[in-house]
Amino acid sequence: MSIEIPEGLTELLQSFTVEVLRNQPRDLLEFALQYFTQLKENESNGAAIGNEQNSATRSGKAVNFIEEAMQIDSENGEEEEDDDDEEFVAPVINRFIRRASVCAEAFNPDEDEEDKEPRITHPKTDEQRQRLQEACKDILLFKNLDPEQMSQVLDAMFEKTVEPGGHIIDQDDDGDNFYVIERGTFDILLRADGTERTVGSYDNRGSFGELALMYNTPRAATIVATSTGALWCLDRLTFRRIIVKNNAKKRKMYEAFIETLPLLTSLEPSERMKVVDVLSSKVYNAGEQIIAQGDLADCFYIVESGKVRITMKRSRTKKDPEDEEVDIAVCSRGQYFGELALVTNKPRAASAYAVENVKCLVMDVQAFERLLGPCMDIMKRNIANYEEQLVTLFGSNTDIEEQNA
Ligand code: 1OR
Ligand code: 1OR
Repeated sequence: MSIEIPEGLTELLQSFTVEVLRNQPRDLLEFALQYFTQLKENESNGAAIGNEQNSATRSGKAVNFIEEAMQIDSENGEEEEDDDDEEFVAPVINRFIRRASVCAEAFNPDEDEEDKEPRITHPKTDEQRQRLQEACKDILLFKNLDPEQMSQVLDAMFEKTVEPGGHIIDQDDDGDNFYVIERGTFDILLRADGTERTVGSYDNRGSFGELALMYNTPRAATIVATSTGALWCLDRLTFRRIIVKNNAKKRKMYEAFIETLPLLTSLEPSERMKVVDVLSSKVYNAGEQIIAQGDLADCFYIVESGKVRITMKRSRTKKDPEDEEVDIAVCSRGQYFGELALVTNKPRAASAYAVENVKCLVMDVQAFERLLGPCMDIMKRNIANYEEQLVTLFGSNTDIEEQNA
């Protein structure tokens, strides 16, 4: 016997379940009653999307992202309720109710409805736009955007200045914006078992606040300014419409490749997909330097295509100040490099050059620390191997740290 699932049932129940998880009502039956009554009323009022066939999915989306029916006031950057009645608005939803840690990725990238949402634009002077472009040029999450998407992102961003001690993000809050640092230093604080500790920092570059927006989860850490600074903010709605949609494409593109990487075998499949979300692809021309020995490190690399030559400087003689560069390794598709400085917290131990045109997947240090903990055993075994090779190649028992000093 085959049972036919009525059209719209799955979406209806999914939307309802998401709202239950978000609101955690004490009386489930009462909540259900209100939810479906309001849903019916809205539909009769014509508030739901006119097209019957579409209404289940459309209402599902509006239910999931009630806060996204809000618009950013372009003058003051404050959020205000959208009183435009065109969208269906789910009942009994208080956006200040703390959300449970729901990881359901409710975003459907194949649905192009979100493209019909009005665009958010914050007018900028030429000088502001130039500063914004400069601040965004190395932001990994923006690297895979096409020029049209990038220009929409830049249009939507707005400026915020901060004072030392100012909390930009508080752990467990709902996510409002994604932040790009123009200048200033910031601490990353993590609270666990009632104690808060500083686990990292940003120094005049980088970005933060993407996790709550990507995964619909509470803020994972607290970010506090430790100097005066300036940030560029991207609202949740635009972030999801552009960046999350782009991530869905990236997942499709890299899923098969990521599954083949020996380094990531100890990660769960869902963790591997989170790695893909934070990776961005960077192209280097033949001969171009990717890493310079002695530099401070902020990225980790996986070779997607082409070959990367790793070299180390060695003094010709004790008195000769001029170094020669010795080839020490070659990395090809599926291999990684640039982990050593992140693990040891030391400057880069070697340089890396593109042998031919090279494509690398790049991850920032915060994502590396957050996601690749389970892969540390493999990396440490390789690092021990470097040390052995160092002795063979350089004929002394200086370790990598001394070599770098
Ligand atoms: P969010 O939206 O959750 C807090 O808001 C932000 O802090 C988060 O996005 C990240 O952008 C940023 N763990 C969690 N969040 C981190 C971390 C982090 N580093 C930066 N953020 N780490 C794991 C600590 C065990 C890495 C610390 C270096
Ligand atoms: P990094 O962050 O220090 C340079 O930046 C990268 O080159 C380094 O991380 C490694 O990922 C990569 N010794 C040191 N670094 C190496 C080595 C290496 N090979 C690759 N890298 N040795 C080669 C062992 C076959 C030992 C040197 C004699």
